[in-house]
Amino acid sequence: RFLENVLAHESFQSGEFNTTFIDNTPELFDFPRVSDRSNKMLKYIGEVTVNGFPGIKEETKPVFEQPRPILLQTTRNIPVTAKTILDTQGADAVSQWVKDKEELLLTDTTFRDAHQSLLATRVRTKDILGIAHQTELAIPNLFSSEMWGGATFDVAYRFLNEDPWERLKLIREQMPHTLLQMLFRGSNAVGYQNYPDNAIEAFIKQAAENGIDVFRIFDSLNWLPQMEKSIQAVRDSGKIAEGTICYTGDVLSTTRTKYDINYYVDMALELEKMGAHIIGIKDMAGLLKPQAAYHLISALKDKVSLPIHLHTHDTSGNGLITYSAATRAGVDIVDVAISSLSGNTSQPSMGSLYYALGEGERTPNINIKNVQAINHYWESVRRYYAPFENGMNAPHTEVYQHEMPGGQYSNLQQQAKAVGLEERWDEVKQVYADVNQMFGDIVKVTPSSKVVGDMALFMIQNNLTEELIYEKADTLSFPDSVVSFFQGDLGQPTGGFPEELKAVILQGKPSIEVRPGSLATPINFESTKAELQELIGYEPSQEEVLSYIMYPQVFLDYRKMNDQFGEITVLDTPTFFYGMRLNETVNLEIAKGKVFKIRLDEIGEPDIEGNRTLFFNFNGQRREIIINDTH
Ligand code: 3PY
Ligand code: ZN
Repeated sequence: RFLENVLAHESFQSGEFNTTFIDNTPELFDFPRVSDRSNKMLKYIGEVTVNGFPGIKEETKPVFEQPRPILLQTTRNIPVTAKTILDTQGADAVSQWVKDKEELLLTDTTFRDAHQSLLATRVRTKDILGIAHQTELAIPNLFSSEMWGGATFDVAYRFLNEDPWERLKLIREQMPHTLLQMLFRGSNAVGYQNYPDNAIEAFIKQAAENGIDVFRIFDSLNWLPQMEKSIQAVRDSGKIAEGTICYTGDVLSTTRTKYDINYYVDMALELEKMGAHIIGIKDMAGLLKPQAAYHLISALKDKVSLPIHLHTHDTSGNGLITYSAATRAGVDIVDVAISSLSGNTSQPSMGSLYYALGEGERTPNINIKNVQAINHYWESVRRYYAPFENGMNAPHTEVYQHEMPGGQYSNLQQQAKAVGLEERWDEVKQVYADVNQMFGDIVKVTPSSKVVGDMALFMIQNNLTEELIYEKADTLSFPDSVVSFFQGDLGQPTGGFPEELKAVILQGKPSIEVRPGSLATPINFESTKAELQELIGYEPSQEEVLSYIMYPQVFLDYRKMNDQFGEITVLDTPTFFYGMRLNETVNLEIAKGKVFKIRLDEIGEPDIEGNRTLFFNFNGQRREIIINDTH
């Protein structure tokens, strides 16, 4: 390579080459970055092998079985799918198509909510791509695949060193005939705070262009003004707007009547007026009991002309009975997950629902053998993620009391552990329910659920009861999220804020009652792009600018990691999380037909500064990598 550089150099070619040439021409040593990529990768493997991966306690990489080959029954004929209708006739035609279907339609949440709720959102793109195309071939008649949004956006950057936009692009390529669906937090987009309207609009436009077909739009307080801009932006991009109502409480309760059937029907009618194509019922904690589901869905089907799409979590163990009741009441679409990523805090199982409904006109149009074959893959892959399991392995009926969303349960558990309250988890759940009542019985879903969780931990840490809060208010420093909530930064809860508590928490700080987005300064995309370019040293794409707007520090940290370790998304998941065992060989297909063969030969003893030398065999060559052991 050196010789090639010399021969190609213009001084050499013009005959000026002499003995000082090499000394004066340092660029001869600028070798193309062939070894750079592999060095970075070995550095990453070495780092994880020596120092571990955040959140994983195992010292040595376990031995995992390879996923079994998948045997599918497929035909060459691609059926007319909801995606075909959207692409050829538009979003309104999809609404009509759904309503005309007699069978129950299914959304598969395996690629998003299922692992968000069971495995701390840690499932990597590599493992999704390992089955995405086969999933489309196996179950072509799905209404949609929920595969983006919610927490997957920031977790990809934060913990997986992945670009979520790349995930979207790759899944889109693998599933051209399936509607791709995302969870969108209305004015909070894919974040935990309110963003200016033009950021929301630009994000939706980009997501639509990059492949999202269905946007499930909700607001964490069910406050309609926070959803209007998003619904309009989705309509403008020609995609499907699922105007979504978060379900809380119990519609059949005779004592707690704030959220009764009329409340949900009225909200659905408002969403219909706003231009939604489908009404989503988002039962994020799994509180919708079977009888309540029957009554609620019947009322909605009676009063609203749009299709109804129901989402629940199986935390209580009653998910399938709820779906069965909702199906009898005429629900159009329900959310399920592939069986080995279903149940508990996730969605009910697709295969179980199929058998529970029995044969009839509402039986979902799925090939159950294929569903079971796809499940074989996830049975194996779930094992890689064992350290991220949330520990709930049986029905948990307490959810009806604490009302914590499926995705929050393990998160708050971790937060409690971090502040030394692990032993007092039962108390945390109780105080969470008490805080909800103190706040006036609010909808609890990201980000409002985080406010309730933060307040619960704060009260326990400081030994506070509700009475003590009023007594000691001027000496207390409430969590930022709680103050910001009472200032109106997430919008207005149904029925307003409890005034006395608001005064105590705000201690004279200002608050708003209008939509936060109406006051926010619009983003200047030009100057934001220039600012980001300055920080990362190249011209960012619009996707990168949007990510930087949503999560400035998280995005910059990701860029730094990426510069340090390169494209580690190609690593298989066991190696990504656990590094390598001594004498193990891994074969990495980094591009079609291009394989890195890596063996770990030796891990040296640490020197006085804690540096260990790791000896690898990389495609037949010996490579040394130095890693500082931080243990
Ligand atoms: C999210 O917003 O990420 C959720 O899944 C809420 O349920
Ligand atoms: Zn959910």
